[in-house]
Amino acid sequence: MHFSKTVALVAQAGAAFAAIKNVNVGGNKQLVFAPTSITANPGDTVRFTFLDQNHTATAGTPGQGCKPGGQFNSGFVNVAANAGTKPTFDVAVTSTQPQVVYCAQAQHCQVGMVMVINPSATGATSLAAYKAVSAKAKTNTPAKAVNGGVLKNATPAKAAKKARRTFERRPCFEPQTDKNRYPSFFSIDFGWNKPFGHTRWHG
Ligand SMILES: [Cu+2]
Repeated sequence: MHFSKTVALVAQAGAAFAAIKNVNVGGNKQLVFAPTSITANPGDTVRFTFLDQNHTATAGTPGQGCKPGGQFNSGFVNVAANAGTKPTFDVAVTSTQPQVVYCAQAQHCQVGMVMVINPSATGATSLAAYKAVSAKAKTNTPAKAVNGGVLKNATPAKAAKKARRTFERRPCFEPQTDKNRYPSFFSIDFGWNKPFGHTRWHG
């Protein structure tokens, strides 16, 4: 009897300390997470609330900007202008290890849409270092699937048109109908290809 009471009390105490740590994603059309750093303990939940536009909350890789780390990914969350209930993505915290996070939309990561859960003061998992390495990233790589958390009030969205700009060589006789991947201003034919025959850069 004594034993089971003690167990119940310990379980209650554990639950009492578990907290929801809120992180806003976007808002006022800003490309930001707010706050940009939080501390969270095992048992806590980090709740990303998507306020507007189309963003992701994606676990990153320390030392490598804008690249998925695999721990969690909300996927692209597009918030309708009149959305009453904002979409949320809940991530259960299992350790106090630093976790870098970025938005995989367009160039959001490069322009500073990054944050760190349990940041270190210095080194690759500090906010300053992750921000700096992300600013230099050549590509902003989305994670492949939604994972590692619970997404609510969201319908799956896609990357905005400019999010995944792909550069490759293609024969120039290929009709350029792929407007999503090659926006028209990147498909302007300056005639530079002519001396070289049948290949040129698209992009
Ligand atoms: Cu974003």
